Amino acid sequence: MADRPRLLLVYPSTHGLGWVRRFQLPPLSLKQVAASTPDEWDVVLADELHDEVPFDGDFDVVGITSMTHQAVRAYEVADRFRSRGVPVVLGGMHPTVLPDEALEHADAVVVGEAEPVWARLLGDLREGRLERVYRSVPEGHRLTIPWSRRDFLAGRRYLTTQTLQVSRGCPYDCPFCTVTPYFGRSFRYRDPEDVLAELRTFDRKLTVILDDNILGDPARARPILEGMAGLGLRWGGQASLRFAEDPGLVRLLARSGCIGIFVGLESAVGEHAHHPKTGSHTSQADLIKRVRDAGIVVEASMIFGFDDHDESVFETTVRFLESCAPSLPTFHVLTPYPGTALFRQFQEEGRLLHTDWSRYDHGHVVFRPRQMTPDRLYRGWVEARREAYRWPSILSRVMKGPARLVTFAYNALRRGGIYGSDGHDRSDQPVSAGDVR
Ligand code: B12
Ligand code: SF4
Repeated sequence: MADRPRLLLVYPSTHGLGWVRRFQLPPLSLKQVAASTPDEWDVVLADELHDEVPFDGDFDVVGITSMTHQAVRAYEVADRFRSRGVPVVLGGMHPTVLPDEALEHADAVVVGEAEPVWARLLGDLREGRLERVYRSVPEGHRLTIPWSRRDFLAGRRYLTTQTLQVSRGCPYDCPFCTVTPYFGRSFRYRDPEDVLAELRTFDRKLTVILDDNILGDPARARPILEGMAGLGLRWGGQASLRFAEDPGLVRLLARSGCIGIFVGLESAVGEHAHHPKTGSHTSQADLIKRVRDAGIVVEASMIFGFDDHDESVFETTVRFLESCAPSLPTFHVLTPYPGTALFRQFQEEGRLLHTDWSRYDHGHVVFRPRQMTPDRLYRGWVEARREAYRWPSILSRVMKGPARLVTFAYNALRRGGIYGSDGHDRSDQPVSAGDVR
């Protein structure tokens, strides 16, 4: 190895995004891996949404992140480097839940969070005793991580590079979600002083907090929000809508500089419409109105395809969203990610259509729904998105919400993606049982 060893970090993607890439966020996973890398290493990023992967470059090790839908491309990239003898380490959601599969394409796999094990792995690599699996297990109620690195993102244009996490973990354990099995069953928060010190280094206003639920434990979130109130930041994040049961918390959120919040409403009908995370005392429409009235844009996400969804769910959902009027609705096809209870259920029931991971992305139907055909689910998803992004629907919700110009622009951008897509049938037809793991 050279005096200064070189690490390449890859964010895999099979398609470029054109100019829309300027509205993307940099991968926080790799910002954290870079931050956990000892100083003697040079770190180079290849974010395939922006860059070509430097396959002929001179690197001592290549680290590749992978969500499930990225796994096929991650393995292609890994195989190419390994064919030249460059060691590859895979990490992230997918290699964590399927480490044996990932090890077919990697010299080592990090199972779980990088921070506790990454420096040791690199040390082992330099000393020629790399192990196959490095495992970190989430523990306790405190999160201690280094400030994510931004310097190695230079030269690319993102919406903002000011992204961070304040907490990890989630106790709700929704059957379709990877977060609880991955990050643990409790909210682990960083020390408020550490978060505020990191935020004070930001020289621009726009900041995105990538927690799954920054308000999951309000008592621990409050001191952070109080401190943010004096920093003049404008930030967006994600939370469970139930926080709006507490009007004081909504006011504090607005005072802290929050301009937009993403909430998972999941379903307008049935079992998943009444999840404790979305609130219990007040209607969802009233909770959303409360947040809107505080000047915060609400993006609400819905899922189609639960077992208690029949063909009427599409129409019902569109009408439900008209009454709640979140500024930006998003729609997902239910996707059984490996590692979740849903995946195990569908596997046991023989309902997975295949395991082509590149289509596990919320935009394909990869399982047999209980009350409709895969094709009907796919068509319903396409129609609901189109219906919700007709100009009259956009204008109606934009007029009810705050930040009208910006939300109009985001709605128009989203509409472009929806109406610009081909609308071809991407429901996956049943394949032979042998193809289903
Ligand atoms: C923010 C976010 C987004 C953002 C930003 C993405 C970005 N550019 O970073 C946006 C909105 C764009 C997004 C989009 C999508 N997302 Co998203 N997203 C998240 C969220 C909430 C946080 C991600 C994050 O930054 N985490 C913080 C980092 C630090 O954690 P991490 O990525 O796990 O990385 C750590 C470890 O995994 C490990 N690690 C990761 N990579 C590597 C690599 C190496 C070499 C090593 C050693 C270690 C390592 O170390 C890291 C530090 O501890 C997660 C949920 C979650 N809690 O992670 C969902 C999540 C990752 N998203 C998910 C999905 C499905 C999607 C979409 C496909 C949804 C869709 N159809 O639109 C798209 C795909 C976008 C794409 N580019 O391809 C799923 C993934 C499920 C799965 N099993 O694959 C998650 C888990 C949500 C969920 N509840 O199920 N997402
Ligand atoms: S509340 Fe959100 S992050 Fe938590 S398990 Fe459910 S979907 Fe996942």
